[in-house]
Amino acid sequence: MKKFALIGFLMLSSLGITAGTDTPAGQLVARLQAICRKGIMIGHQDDPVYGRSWKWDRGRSDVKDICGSYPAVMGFELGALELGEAKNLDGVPFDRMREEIIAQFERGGIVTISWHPYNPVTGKNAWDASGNAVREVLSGGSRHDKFVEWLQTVAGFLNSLVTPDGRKVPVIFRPWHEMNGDWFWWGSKSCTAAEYKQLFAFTYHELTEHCKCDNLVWAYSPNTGYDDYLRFYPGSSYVDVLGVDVYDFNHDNATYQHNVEHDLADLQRIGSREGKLIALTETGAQMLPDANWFTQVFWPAASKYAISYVLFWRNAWDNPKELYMSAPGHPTEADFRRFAKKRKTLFVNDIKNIK
Ligand code: BMA
Repeated sequence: MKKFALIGFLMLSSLGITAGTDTPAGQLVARLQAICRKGIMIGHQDDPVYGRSWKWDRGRSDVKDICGSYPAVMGFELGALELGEAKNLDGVPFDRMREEIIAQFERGGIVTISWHPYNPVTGKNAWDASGNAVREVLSGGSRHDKFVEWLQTVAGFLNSLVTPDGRKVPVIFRPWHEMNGDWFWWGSKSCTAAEYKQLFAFTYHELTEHCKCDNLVWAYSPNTGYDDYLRFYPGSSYVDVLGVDVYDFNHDNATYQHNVEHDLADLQRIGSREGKLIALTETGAQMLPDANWFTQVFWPAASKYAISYVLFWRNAWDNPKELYMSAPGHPTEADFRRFAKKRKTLFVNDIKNIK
């Protein structure tokens, strides 16, 4: 017994600052490890707030409407919170988001949060890569004070994720993603790798230490097509989950499968060396042109790897082209139902009793 306890301690202690079960974040890391032994959690962005043919209803979900269970993981997005807006950049009210995050936690599910903040130099959105914005938000930069205020606003929201009986909701926090691409202001054409690492580390210290967000499990997630997965890696003590974002925008199943397998093989290798969980942090085939995509394209590639979860991106209410998850009446509906019945695909009903 003693030997096993020691091994367990060594495994946890290699996981970074979040490890240890004395914080909501540490408890979530331990729970994710336990769930990972059972299968792959299925996730969906903005699942309970809108879907393919509805928006803002309560108690609805494209996933639940097909297979009877909410997804194990729900993703939410904070972009525009930093500006003091009441709704995010996709129109989701933050009060509603908070309610849904707490509800997902109370039903035994997992939450992940992304953040596409506006460009702090130009005032345009996250996809404006101009203005050397990373340098300007770092210490000594012209937007540093404003950026600190932004982080405090974000911390205010993250610290407000508390159940009515006072439990803080832990979330997987995934800022500064797809940094190897050139489309965001924190991307590879807009800052050096050293500046990027400082941005990540500063965000970590400000939220976790200064603002006391003890409920954040940190994810690092480049986009597929990276040269060196660890080029922007801020270091083992800042990251709990190694992720990657892989899309198919061109109806090219072979390339998609190749990318998923190539990247997840890397993640599995690096993750076991670093003692980190791994995940497919964003994915999907745009508009799902193949009726059997979930069982015939996605699963044969992804199921070979011990990923904690996969997050399918949103069925955007404001853009029919942005459909990445099945929905009632969609040609993939029957296939998704088969996919959901697989032993290793986990929905909230499959994980709620794994504490
Ligand atoms: C992107 C797209 C955008 C959206 C953003 C943040 O990938 O879905 O339409 O605004 O994510 O959710």
